[in-house]
Parts: sequence; C-alpha cells; structure tokens
Amino acid sequence: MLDSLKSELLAAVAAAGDLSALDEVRVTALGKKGRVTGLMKELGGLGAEERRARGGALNLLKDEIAAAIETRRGDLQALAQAARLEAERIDVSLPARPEAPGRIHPISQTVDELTAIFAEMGFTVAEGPDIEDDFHNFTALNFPPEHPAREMHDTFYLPDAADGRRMLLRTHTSPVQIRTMLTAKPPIRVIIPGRTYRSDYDMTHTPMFHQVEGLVVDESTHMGHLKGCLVEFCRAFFEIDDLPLRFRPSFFPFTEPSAEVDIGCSRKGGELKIGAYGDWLEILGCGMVHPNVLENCGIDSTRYQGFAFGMGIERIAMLKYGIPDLRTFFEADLRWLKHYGFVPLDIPNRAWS
Ligand code: 2U9
Repeated sequence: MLDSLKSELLAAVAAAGDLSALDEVRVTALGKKGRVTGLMKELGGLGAEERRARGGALNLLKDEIAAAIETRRGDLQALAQAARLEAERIDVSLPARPEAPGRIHPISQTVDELTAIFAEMGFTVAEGPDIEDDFHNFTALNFPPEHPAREMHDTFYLPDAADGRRMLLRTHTSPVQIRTMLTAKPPIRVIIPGRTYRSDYDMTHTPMFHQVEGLVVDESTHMGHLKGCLVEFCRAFFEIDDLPLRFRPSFFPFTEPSAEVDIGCSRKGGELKIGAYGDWLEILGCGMVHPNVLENCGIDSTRYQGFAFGMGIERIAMLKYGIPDLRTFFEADLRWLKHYGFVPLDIPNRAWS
C-alpha cells in the first residue's frame, strides 16, 4: 500500500510543471493535512511492534518524497532561469542604428585613431589619476622649484593631502610616464592619452583639454627612433604619405635635447591645408628624456635612454577634421556633435597598409 502511494506521489512530483504546482504536491503529501502526515497520525492506534515497523517505513517514505520535491524544485528553478534568460536575451553584437542621434565625440574618435596607429608600432596605453601631487607633476620631471608652470595662476591647486603633499589637477599627462617608469622595467613603450588642466581660457585655450604623450625607454634608444616614430605617426594620422616634418631645437625641463615638430602645410587664400606645400605648422613637442628624469624614477641613465613626445588632441582633431573653434568641443551642443561627431562603431581609420 505504501509502495503504490510512493509511486503516486513521486509521479505527482515529476508531473509538477512549475514551482506553485510543486508546492501543491508538497502540501498534499507532507503538509499538516497531507496524506503521509495522515498515515503518521494513525500510528498511535497500532501495537508497539507494528508501530515501529510502519513508523520507520513512513519516515523513509516522507524523506524520499521530500528529497524528490527538493530535486524537482532545483530543476524547475533552473528551467525558469533558462526561460527568463532566453526571454530577456539581447544581442550585444547588433550594430548600432546609424539613424540614432548619438555620435562619437571627435576627441574620442581621435584618441581611437591615434591609439590604433601607436598600437601597431608596439605601444600600449597607460592611464593615471587626474588629481596628482607636486612630485609626479613637476619635481620628478626636472622642473626647478621656481619654474613658472608651478605658479598659482597656471595650475589648479587643491587642498594639501593629509600627509602634507601639495595636490593639483595634472597640467600634462607626463606624471603617468613617471608612474610607469617607477613601476615598470625597461623596455618601456607607452602612450598616455588623457585629460589635462591649466588655468587658461581664451580663443585657443580651455581650462580642461586633452593630450597624448608617448614614452620609449630602452638601452639603445636614440633620436633617430624618435624621428622615425613621429614621421610614421603624423603621416598615418593625417593620411598623407609624403607629409614633410621639420624638427626645430626647443627647450623643455624634462627632455634634452628637445625639439618642436612642424608639419607641411599651405595657407594660400587664408585656407589651411596639411601637406607638402612649402609652409610649416607646429604640431608637437618631443625630445630625449632628461637623465635627471630617468634617475628620479630609479632608472640607470648610464645604461638606458628614452625619447618622449607630447601633443594636444584637440589641436590635431581640429586640423584633421576642419573644426575651427576649440571652445565648441566642450559646449555639449548637439547640433555641433551631429555635424562633427562620428557614427558609433565606425572603424577608426587605419591609415597603415
Ligand atoms: C617624461 C619625460 C618626458 C613629454 C613631452 C612635449 C615635449 C610637449 C606639449 C605639446 C602641446 C604639451 O599638449 S601640449 O600643450 N608637449 O611639447 N611633451 S616632450 O615629455 C616627457 C614626458 C614624461 C617622464
């Protein structure tokens, strides 16, 4: 009799199609007024011997049914989860709809493009904090204590850190190279695109702007590598194979020797055009990393040499995409973004072949 009850209840458990049906089976079998519970209540009317035998069998039955219910509950939960996942499935690989109003900001597009070019040359991308201390932003970079760039009216200073460090918004991405050199061992090949801050606002300056800087450190790195790297980059970025470059001597505290780089252009008819037209346009700064800077980062300057470069991202974006006014980059004007922005998932140009 118990055997047929057991098969009946196990069949009901197996037939329960969802969690509430399963709970009904549980109540019918094991609830206060359930069938197994009912049989247990009848035990009191039996003799001692019979009660022990039947009680044991009923306990066994109860445990088996309870276990079957738990197993079925697990199965039903897994099925419900799978059904929900299937119902809520989204295909994240679907292409964005080009008719949608969202656009990639020219700064993001330009960062994607230049990253792709430097990545092909073996550079990786490094990042660091916007809030820096005086050591990483100035001292380690060989800025003398009284250098004008440290002045209150050029740099956004923040309250001192608890340990007394002078805090500021980084004025260039160079502190990230310092952090890289302090932690990584040469050979080093990184670019650092990122936000930078200077207290300046006019036609050609905004208090927040973007830079990309690069750093290469190895045992035999020399100025020829610097030149080759920047020539390749500029030609790939502007997509002009014969773009001329001119290196003019300059000065930065963190590089020696230092140079500013001009690219060929034309200003005929008041219109600026990039290319081999005989005129020159300044585009970036560069140099061999100053031995003091290497030593400040624990790198033996008698064994290692490095080159570094830096350029303004807004500036190269304006030149490449003919954007006339720097300040419009940060006005969040949707009509401007629709005009100068890029459609999502457009492949960043890859001018290398
Ligand atoms: C370390 C060592 C050397 C980065 C360099 C320049 C020259 C440069 C300007 C271009 C326009 C800044 O965006 S801008 O205003 N940058 O001319 N930057 S060399 O040199 C470094 C950096 C880090 C450790």
